[in-house]
Amino acid sequence: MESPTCNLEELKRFVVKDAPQTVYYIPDFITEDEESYLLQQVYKAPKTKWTQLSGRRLQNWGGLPHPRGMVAEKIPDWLQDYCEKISSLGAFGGKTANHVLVNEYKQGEGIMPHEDGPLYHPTVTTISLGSHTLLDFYKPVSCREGETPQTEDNRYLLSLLVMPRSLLILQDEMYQHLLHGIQGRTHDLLTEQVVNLSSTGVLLGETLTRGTRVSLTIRHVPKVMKMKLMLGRK
Ligand SMILES: O=C(O)CCC(=O)C(=O)O
Repeated sequence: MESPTCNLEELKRFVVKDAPQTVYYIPDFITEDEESYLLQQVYKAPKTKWTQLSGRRLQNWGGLPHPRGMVAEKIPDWLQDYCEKISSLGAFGGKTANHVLVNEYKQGEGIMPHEDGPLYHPTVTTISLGSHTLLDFYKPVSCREGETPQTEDNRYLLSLLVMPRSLLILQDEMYQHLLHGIQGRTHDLLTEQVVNLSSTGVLLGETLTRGTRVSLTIRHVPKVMKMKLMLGRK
């Protein structure tokens, strides 16, 4: 499905200038009522919809991305509305998001640094619900030998503070080249390495206490398998 408006021009004022290209951070993208509604829907999903991983649990909506194509499943209306709203900003080059991961992190939980990989259109959009977190960015391990050991610490580059109800859009180098992760911490000290502080209303040197955060990671999977219904055919 195509989306009506196809450029991110209107969002230019939300670009985080102190990060590599390109980060859009949009505070209060949704209202408190929308946040409560979305949390209610997330927790209304059947228990079987949750997958428990180490350090978080998740719900997968839209199908399982696969190199041969995702067998698309209908996204429920409560998520579809946000897929359409974000896609209409032009986040996916005119296409409509067809995949949503719901991650729940309890206080102290996180996700290892990783890349989102080639199965998605190279844009990731995230709505945060319930709590802030710090999203940390790392350079990839380089193949060059003879350098100092490449630890997570010395590959760390910067962090973004994502507040509840915000929308984060990552593209270009931030998506294609860098890894992102969330440290399993209960408190976050806001240092100069948090490069979007000025658009969050939080001050340098403050410490924020994490609560349970639910994130909606909304993406477009370009390769979808066209499954013909073979039932009843000889
Ligand atoms: O919760 C987030 O903001 C990050 C989620 C993420 O990186 C992922 O699901 O791959």
